[in-house]
Amino acid sequence: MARSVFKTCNLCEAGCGLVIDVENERVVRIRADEDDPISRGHICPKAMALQEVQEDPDRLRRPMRRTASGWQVVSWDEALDEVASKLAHIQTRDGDDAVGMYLGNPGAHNFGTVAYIAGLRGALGTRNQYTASSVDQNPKHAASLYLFGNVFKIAVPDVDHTDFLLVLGANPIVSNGSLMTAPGMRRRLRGLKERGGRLVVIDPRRTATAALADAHHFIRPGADAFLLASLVHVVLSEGLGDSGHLAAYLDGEGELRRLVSAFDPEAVAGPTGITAAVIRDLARDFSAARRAVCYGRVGTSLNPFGTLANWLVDVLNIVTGNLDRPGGALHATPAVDLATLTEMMPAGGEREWKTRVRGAPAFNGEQPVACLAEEMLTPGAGQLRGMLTVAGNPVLSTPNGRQLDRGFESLEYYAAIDIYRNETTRHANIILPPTWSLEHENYEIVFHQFAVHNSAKYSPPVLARDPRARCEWQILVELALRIAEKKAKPAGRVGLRLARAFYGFFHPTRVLDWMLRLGHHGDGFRPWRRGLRVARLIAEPRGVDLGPLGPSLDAWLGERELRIDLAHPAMAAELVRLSAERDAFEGTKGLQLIGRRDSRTNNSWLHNVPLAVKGRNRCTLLMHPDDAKGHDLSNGEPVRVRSRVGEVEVVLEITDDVMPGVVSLPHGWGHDRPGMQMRLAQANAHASINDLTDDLVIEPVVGNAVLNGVPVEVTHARAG
Ligand SMILES: Nc1nc2c(c(=O)[nH]1)N[C@H]1C(S)=C(S)[C@@H](COP(=O)(O)OP(=O)(O)OC[C@H]3O[C@@H](n4cnc5c(=O)[nH]c(N)nc54)[C@H](O)[C@@H]3O)O[C@H]1N2
Ligand SMILES: Nc1nc2c(c(=O)[nH]1)N[C@H]1C(S)=C(S)[C@@H](COP(=O)(O)OP(=O)(O)OC[C@H]3O[C@@H](n4cnc5c(=O)[nH]c(N)nc54)[C@H](O)[C@@H]3O)O[C@H]1N2
Ligand code: SF4
Ligand SMILES: [Mo]
Repeated sequence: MARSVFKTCNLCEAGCGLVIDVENERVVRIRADEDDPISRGHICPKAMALQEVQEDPDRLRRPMRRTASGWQVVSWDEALDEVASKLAHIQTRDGDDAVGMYLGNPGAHNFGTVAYIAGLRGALGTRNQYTASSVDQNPKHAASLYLFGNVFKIAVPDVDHTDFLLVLGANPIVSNGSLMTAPGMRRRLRGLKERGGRLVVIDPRRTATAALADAHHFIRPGADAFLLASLVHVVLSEGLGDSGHLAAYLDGEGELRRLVSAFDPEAVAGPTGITAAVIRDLARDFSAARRAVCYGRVGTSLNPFGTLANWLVDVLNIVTGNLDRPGGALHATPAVDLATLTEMMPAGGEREWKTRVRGAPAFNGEQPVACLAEEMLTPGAGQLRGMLTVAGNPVLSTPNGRQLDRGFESLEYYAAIDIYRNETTRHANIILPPTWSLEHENYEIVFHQFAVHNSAKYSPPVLARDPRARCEWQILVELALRIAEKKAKPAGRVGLRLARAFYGFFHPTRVLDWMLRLGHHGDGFRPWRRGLRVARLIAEPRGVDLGPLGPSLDAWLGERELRIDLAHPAMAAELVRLSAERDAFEGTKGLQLIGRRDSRTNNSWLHNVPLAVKGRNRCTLLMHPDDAKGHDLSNGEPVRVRSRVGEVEVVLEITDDVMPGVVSLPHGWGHDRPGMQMRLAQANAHASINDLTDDLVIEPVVGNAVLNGVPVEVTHARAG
């Protein structure tokens, strides 16, 4: 039987609308949906990976247990029971903090995981919570919390209506956008040009996005906060800005003016590598544009001043009157708004504390993943002895991966919920594989939040599910209940058994329906009102258009009696620290390593499908010709890259697309670890940049890893 199913691609944040043709329970074709309300026919080559992963013989389909004689299939019941018993046993003996949990990026693309992960967190009750957010966007969450009072109140650039887009440390032509759900960026940027608008890109590498820009400026890695502070300074000191209707909500403008006065363009030219004239003109042009928006992403986050830089991005938008206005930065009003939803939830315990070993800051209820290995390897009360990872591959995606390998190896018990036996999960005692994307329903709850246009779309399962398979949410609930049962006093166990008997009622689709009813477009549980519900999403499978973004901060701030503090104490302190670091930045010597992304890959885990590994070697070290000459290195030769924590061998690619003094290597490779089951990836192993990045270097406000600007030495591979 042939049929076509509409689905949102869940591989990256763009969330393109797909039409998937199925015949005899097999995908025969994946194409773009021209009528999707937001992607309007955009698709990238990676969409085909949905099928390739589905059919990948290495993908795990049954729970697997590591034994002395190799990996063996076990039943779900046995596997779930063993994981719960072992983890509960460690917690009962050594305290709740002795078991940790890491949640990776694909979890954010799975409604069931987002909806049910809190239950498992509650059952474990450990402070040792980690996610990929501390190697990604935690600085943006913190900046949004400081400015707008909620970690999910993240403003997105209104790319379709702006006249001036200033991009720092993002490459949306390749990444397809991040904290900015805007599928088809090439078309959107063409639209900007056709309106007579301008694109300016600040990046230590001339990226595919920079190639489309009216101007591109190299910046020294980590120096964004200097540039942004200087732009704010020029706007304020020359009186170029007018904060418009937000003026009534602003505090601390005088203090901000004083704090940024240390950063005049002449003072930051040295640390940034951008001339004072360019900075001054940029501030003037940005302010003069009718509608302008500044947008920063991973380059501004994995940065020693990540929170400050992300905060200054929005401050620049505010002082030029571009925040909360069309063509500037706007907050989405999605069908399910995580900002208002989290306000309705019971407050989830302590959100900030210091980590056990290093005293690093915990942020938003989680510890920096840069601290994970030391929490495993450092003895004492509270040492990690057990671990659970969910949809994460921290050995490749977090700093000092080799040390983390040793950390996982040292554990008494480790269980993974994952579809592959990869660099991280090979250390597990048991791997519990959930259904793959095509076998379950989904709603992109997180990425509608950051969309440049409001829409809502429900994706039904594309293929029938193997009756023996379990969805991720079922695994999470089963584990949570079993762990809670094993730790509970006899009285509590009765309630938990009841919960076990009835949890099927709380199917994610029903939970989604409740969330929709509570949301901006819902009926608020007043059925006489007509509001958005799952039934409508099912009836309109290509997605429901909920209209363009518009100003919304008056209502948000007014209802909560919130004000915007332009001199937030944590950020004021960071501006003082920044000023003190000026000379150190200017005096930087040697080579600094940064990352990059490639259009055919997705972080660390898509290298076992043919489309990701065919063609040329993508894991090369980019180096400027002047540096290559200085180091006597030639194009195409194998080189050794060394940092404080380790060394790797890769092939050199000489190009003036990188700034002198900067070298670039993509992340997500390094599949040469024994014990994996990813044959294609292993045959195309290359090296991991995170065997070079330093776990000891973190940003002090939220503890984010500083994965860019790593000091390295590069030599002939044969030398030494
Ligand atoms: N040097 C450097 N390092 C970086 C970055 C960088 O720019 N430079 N970027 C960082 C960023 S932005 C991020 S988000 C992190 C990502 O960090 P992680 O989330 O830890 O890494 P991923 O590579 O996304 O690994 C995803 C894991 O989920 C599994 N998986 C895929 N789909 C599913 C599913 O549906 N269910 C389950 N249970 N498992 C699934 C995969 O097999 C894989 O093990 O990496 C970070 N690391
Ligand atoms: N094809 C593909 N798409 C992806 C992913 C992928 O792995 N592959 N990953 C997804 C994920 S998890 C995320 S979070 C997004 C990320 O989305 P983006 O942030 O758009 O992607 P990156 O390519 O990491 O862009 C970061 C840019 O910052 C630059 N940079 C490095 N250091 C600095 C610095 O100090 N200052 C400045 N100004 N720039 C700097 C880098 O050269 C790079 O061009 O992409 C998502 N989309
Ligand atoms: S851009 Fe992202 S969401 Fe769109 S098809 Fe490619 S991987 Fe999927
Ligand atoms: Mo990410």
